[in-house]
Amino acid sequence: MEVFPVVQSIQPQTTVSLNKFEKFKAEKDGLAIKDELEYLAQIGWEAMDKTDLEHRLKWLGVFYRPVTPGKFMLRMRMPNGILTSEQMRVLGNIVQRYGDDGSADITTRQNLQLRGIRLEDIPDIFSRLKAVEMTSVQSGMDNVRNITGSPVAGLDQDELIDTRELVQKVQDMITNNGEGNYDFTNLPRKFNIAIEGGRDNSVHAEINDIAFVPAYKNGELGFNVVVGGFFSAKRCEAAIPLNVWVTPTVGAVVGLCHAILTVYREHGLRANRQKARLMWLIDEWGINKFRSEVEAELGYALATEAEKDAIDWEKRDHLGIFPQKQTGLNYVGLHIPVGRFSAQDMLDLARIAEVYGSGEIRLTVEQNVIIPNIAEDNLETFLGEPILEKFTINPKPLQRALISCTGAQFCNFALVETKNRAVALAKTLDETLDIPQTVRIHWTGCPNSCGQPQVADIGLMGTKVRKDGKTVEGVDLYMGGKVGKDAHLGTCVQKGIACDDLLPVLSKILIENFGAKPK
Ligand code: SRM
Ligand code: SF4
Repeated sequence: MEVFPVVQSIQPQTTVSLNKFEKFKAEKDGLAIKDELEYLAQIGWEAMDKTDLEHRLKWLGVFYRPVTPGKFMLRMRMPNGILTSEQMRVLGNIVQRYGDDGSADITTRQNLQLRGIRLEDIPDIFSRLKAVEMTSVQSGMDNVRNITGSPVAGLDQDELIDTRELVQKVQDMITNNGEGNYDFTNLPRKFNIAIEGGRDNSVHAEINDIAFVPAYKNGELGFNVVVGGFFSAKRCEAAIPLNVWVTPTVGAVVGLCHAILTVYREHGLRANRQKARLMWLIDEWGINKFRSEVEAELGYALATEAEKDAIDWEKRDHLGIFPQKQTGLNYVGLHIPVGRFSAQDMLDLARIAEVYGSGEIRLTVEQNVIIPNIAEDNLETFLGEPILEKFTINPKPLQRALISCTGAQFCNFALVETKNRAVALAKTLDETLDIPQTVRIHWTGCPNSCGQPQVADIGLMGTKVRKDGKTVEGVDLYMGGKVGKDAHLGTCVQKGIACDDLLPVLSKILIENFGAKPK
């Protein structure tokens, strides 16, 4: 595999006027805060420079939360959504010491975010993470986010490509094996990469800046590549074909990611932050010029894409018990309501993964957990574990497919409270309606769309509405998102519904569009 040299702080070649984010990045790279951490932990967050506190710490995955000052969020990296029980125990112990403030969330990128973290503890926390080969580096701001892959990679009987090594190697390249890599810490904006290996598009390929999608070419299995997918408050676009096909090898996949990121770093638009995601550059250049620049960076021509990709299944949610490709072993998908864990939940999951499985734990983009490698004979006792009452394998149809972003409890962008409201509403609807199918409801607290309402059957995006002369929490309603094969984005069908009026509105939609019947 090619070795990419690591350099100190890359500054973009640009003559355009810089927005305030570009200015502070040019003054000091976000990653430089790593070397100041011990000192910052000593002086405390109140004494910190405002830009370091609110922005640069995010280069290390440390997020100042204006909603809960002094209690930070730590966003991990979780390549392919896989962790060991030992790693989960370390994370559980980290949040446990914060009592009621300590919790964690599974994210829509198959990742974990820890809550309640104190800045003074960060140096110690980082040493503990390093001891179990985990990192949170470059997980926020103008960096590449957690790289997603099929949550059943290496387990799935019908898998096409096992993505685990590919995802890990792409992360290692981008982060310099978790130590931080100045090559890619000053991108024009955030960047998402996904590598699908199954037949059901488990990663939402269409909403990533780069996605690798399994495809046969002349009988050989490799990847078609799509680029430019993204959501933002200003614009949402599905990814478009780069018209290239690559072999499923570390060299080809890591090399292409490196080349695309380099082209984006050098040429991505930096004047207006609302127009800085990769798709805006592709718009400006056209896909052919973009591909030529990537090939020039690579130093060789890429093969043209296979005619059709191999995504021919509807998306699976993996909840329940499934035989693995390894004879006699099963993976079990547990439902974690809107992805929220207490410290004790994390420790309990680590224990059951060890006792009944191989210690491995997987996370899904649906904010759920999979415990793999459970032998047939152990299934019954596993299912009798008390934690499976809370994290069931067979939730009701609406709770089953419920997804929610962080919302007002911790996020200062939020226009509404999301997670608690999402759970309460789904429970009430599950109790009052017989619903013959799973209906995927996604909540997102503001137009940034972290909760991906555009991929949902029913998407709810937080907004403010006027009701009875008062401003109250409300949502814009999205419908028509299709996932899995032939995925496409849903659109806004109704604006400004007050949250207090949502129950009858959703009941009606479920009855008219999804075959629900009042109980
Ligand atoms: Fe997001 C910003 C949470 C997935 C689009 N997102 C934020 C911040 C960091 C804002 C902030 O500083 O408070 C939120 C942190 C709140 C908190 O305390 O948790 C936040 N985003 C999340 C998570 C945790 C939602 C969740 O509950 O799962 C997800 C973390 C993923 C991860 O592990 O890294 C998360 N965010 C997404 C996704 C979905 C995806 O990747 O599939 C999107 C849309 C896809 C995309 O990016 O193209 C998304 N987040 C945004 C945006 C809009 C980006 C843009 O180009 O404008 C912002 C705002 C920004 O970057 O300026 C944002
Ligand atoms: Fe925060 Fe908005 Fe993202 Fe929800 S969608 S986590 S409210 S930025």
